[in-house]
Amino acid sequence: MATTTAVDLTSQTKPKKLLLQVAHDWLTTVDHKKIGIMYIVYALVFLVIAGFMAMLIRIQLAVPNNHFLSPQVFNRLFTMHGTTMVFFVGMPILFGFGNYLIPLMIGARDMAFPRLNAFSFWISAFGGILLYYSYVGGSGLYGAGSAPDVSWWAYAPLTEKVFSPGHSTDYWTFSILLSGIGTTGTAINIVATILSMRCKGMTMTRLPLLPWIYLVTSFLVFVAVSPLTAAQIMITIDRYLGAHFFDTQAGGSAILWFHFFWIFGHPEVYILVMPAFGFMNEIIPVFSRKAIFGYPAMVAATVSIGFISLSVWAHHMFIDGLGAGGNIFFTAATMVISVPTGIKIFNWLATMWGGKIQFKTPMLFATGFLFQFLGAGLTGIVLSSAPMDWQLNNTYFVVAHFHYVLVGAILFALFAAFYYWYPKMTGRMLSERLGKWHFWLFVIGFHLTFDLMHVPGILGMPRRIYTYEAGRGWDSWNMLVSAGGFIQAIATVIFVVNMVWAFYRGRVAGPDPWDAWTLEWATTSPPPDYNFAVPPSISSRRPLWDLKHPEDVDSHYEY
Ligand code: HEM
Ligand SMILES: [Cu+2]
Repeated sequence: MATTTAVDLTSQTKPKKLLLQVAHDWLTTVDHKKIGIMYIVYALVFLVIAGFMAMLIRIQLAVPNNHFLSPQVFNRLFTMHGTTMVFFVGMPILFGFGNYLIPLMIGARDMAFPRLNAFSFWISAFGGILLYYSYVGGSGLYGAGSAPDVSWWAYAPLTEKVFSPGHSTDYWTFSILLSGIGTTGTAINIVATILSMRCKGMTMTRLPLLPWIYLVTSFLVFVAVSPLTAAQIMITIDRYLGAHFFDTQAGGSAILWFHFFWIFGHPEVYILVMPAFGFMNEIIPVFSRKAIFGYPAMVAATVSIGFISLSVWAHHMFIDGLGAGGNIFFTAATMVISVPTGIKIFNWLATMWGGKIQFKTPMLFATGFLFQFLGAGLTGIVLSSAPMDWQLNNTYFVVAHFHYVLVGAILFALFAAFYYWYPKMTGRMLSERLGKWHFWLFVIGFHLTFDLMHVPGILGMPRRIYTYEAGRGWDSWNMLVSAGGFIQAIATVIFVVNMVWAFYRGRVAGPDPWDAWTLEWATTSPPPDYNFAVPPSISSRRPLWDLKHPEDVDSHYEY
């Protein structure tokens, strides 16, 4: 008994010091792994917040003539939900994985500019905090403060001072501006890292596909985020310095805002989805026990998606009067993008073909990704033809389509990535049993919500609608859609429980729990501060395969 007390006492005094020290270590770190984890944690917090908002929206829409929320709060909710999901969940979580994985996968000890890395993280995080700070003040928390209510695309002239007095729109503008600066900084860092920090023997043709994809995505970020940043500055000048860029009453052009926004907005979708492709490229081969099929075609498809995605933005503007020439061009360009995307899907399937597929949780989510991404592609083709879009734009059909991409593809790929790399990051395995519960509940909830959501869209239910009359044929669909949303929420709770539980109790992972091939699995889990005691030197695309199978080296599979 006495000894126990003694032990307790020391352990009581120690953690206090430790906690401060741990906090200090994290807050001042320039280590790419810690920054990566901070990005991921910050994105997960926002995922839960924005998911909660989605649930409130779905409660409001579950039955006709509902007054669960006020119209004003409803507008703020879908604005905050969309903005948060895109800028403070999607972007940071992808950059978090990129930050964590890229130096490890290319055999480097850190990013090219560790301090820029820390700066980029903190300025992005500050952007997210600023957005939520808008809740304080205004009409107070009960009226949901003065959070922005201009939707995630903030169309002008709605955002001009006359229509959006007060400061909520300024919070939106500045938070996007700050996160844009952070994102650009990270993109510069990633390009520099991949181009200059690869280990000995890692030529560009031996670069794993995930860093390849981050390279292309980072170039997209430069090209796409700059017009967004410019637009935020212009609208602020309009609002406070009396300019009229977007002010139609004084000779400005609202369409100009649409162009600025969508030259960013469309590539943004690819900025979010390409890293998801990157996760697939790492996970599918390992769980099929085969090298990726068609590496050079994968690289070529990635680069061409990068280029084409920059020339399709105006498919978001078919209803804005582009004229026949514009409609034809943007319809064609949009459909062309399905070629390289189709190549990728084909190559993933060819990788699985004849492989010894192991349906561990990461592979389950990867399979879900494949099906759902295909589904999203099909409804995308429907929308990319201008005459169909004239019917369906701004209905729930579009909401269902883009959630198919954002949730069905990107979020599923992210879950796959979590189950796959969590052991590397924490040294512990996530529970397979909880993982399977998470997967099946999420699949069921996802399809219930977003398959059915196409129907009220086709029946004419507009998006961003606060409530609707009974008897339009929308009622029961909406009820089911909302029920599906709740199933997804339950699945997410299981995921969070799994992560917390595994952190303390999960099976110890060891350096290479999946018997994988890329360099991140060549160090301990979690890796030491400098990643590799001795900088690695490689001679093929799958360095660990070569180590494990000297009789059958990988150059054999490279073409
Ligand atoms: C269970 C998950 C989710 C549910 C149930 C859900 C539900 C909704 C609903 C009901 C709307 C309002 C649609 C409208 O009235 O126009 C909406 C909008 C939106 N959601 Fe989600 N959502 C989910 C996850 C996500 C994720 C993961 C993302 C992105 C990564 C996302 C991005 C958006 C965007 C960009 C909007 C548009 C907001 C706007 O119109 O301003 N959502 N979502
Ligand atoms: Cu688009």
